[in-house]
Amino acid sequence: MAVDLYPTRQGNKTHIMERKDPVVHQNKEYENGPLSKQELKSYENNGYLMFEKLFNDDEVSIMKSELERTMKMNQKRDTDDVIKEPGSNEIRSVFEIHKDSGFFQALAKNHRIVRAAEQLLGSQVYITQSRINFKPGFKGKEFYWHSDFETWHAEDGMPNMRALSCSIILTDNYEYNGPLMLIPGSHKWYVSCPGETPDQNFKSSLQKQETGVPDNESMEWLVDRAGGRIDRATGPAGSVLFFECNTMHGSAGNISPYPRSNVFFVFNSVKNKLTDPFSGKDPRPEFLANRDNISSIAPNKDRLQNVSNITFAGKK
Ligand code: 6CS
Ligand code: FE
Repeated sequence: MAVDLYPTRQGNKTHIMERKDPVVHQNKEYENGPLSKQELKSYENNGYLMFEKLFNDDEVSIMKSELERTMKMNQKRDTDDVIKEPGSNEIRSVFEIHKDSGFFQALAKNHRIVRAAEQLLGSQVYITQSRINFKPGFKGKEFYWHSDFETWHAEDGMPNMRALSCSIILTDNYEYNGPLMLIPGSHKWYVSCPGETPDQNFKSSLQKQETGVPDNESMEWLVDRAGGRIDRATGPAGSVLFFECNTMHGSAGNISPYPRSNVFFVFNSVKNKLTDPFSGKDPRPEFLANRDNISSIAPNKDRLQNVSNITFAGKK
């Protein structure tokens, strides 16, 4: 078993410790990536980086039509990888979209995002999790504050902080339709959380996370250190947010009439493959934490285009 650098869910108290891994993982081979020194510095300091309209309007409209198709295809599928909103039949998330045989598989390899991920992680990368999050107007529910890494470490056995999320925003994100909120600088601190991981925690945590969330004092402490700032990932469709796996983030519900959807790819370094979960529980299913047939991504520059054949990771 790998050494547990970030113990969590082992007692009944929260405690905050310093991060032990670099934020930008330097590697000469990847230093000529697309990100400037200034952008790297900003990611290092804040724990995230937003690019306005990394994808143009034509590309966004292709992405949106694929998203709608994915949504329709999944509406009637009753499987674990399609998550419904708590208390309704509305789709909240669809997982493992990078394994469909078409569009999202290609998008996950797009050089604009993969090259940036490689530069930040200092190695080749692969996808450990992917999803589309839909936050419908009027009834989209919140995601409570959390660090992804806390869950991935405890439940998926991710050893080090050497992963990041890339969120492609497919609808305009405003202050009022439940945009992602992030605490600048929070990635430098690890909030070790109380409580034991329940068996099959993912069956409820993807609707509403209750284990591995920070207590109020820790949140106050992190926001205080950020000078009272809570940032919001607002911007036009086609913008892309990269955020470090340990950045504290969450989002409020969406009672505006405007839906808010995005595509998430989680890139992990090939040097940081999953081990046994540090919670001591069974590993989560493949659709949440990829372990099978891992190979590094070869970035491609292909033009984005609609693809007609679509299956869901071989599942019907
Ligand atoms: O479970 C996961 O992998 C992701 N979902 C939630 C609700 N929290 C942790 C992580 O972002
Ligand atoms: Fe998250």
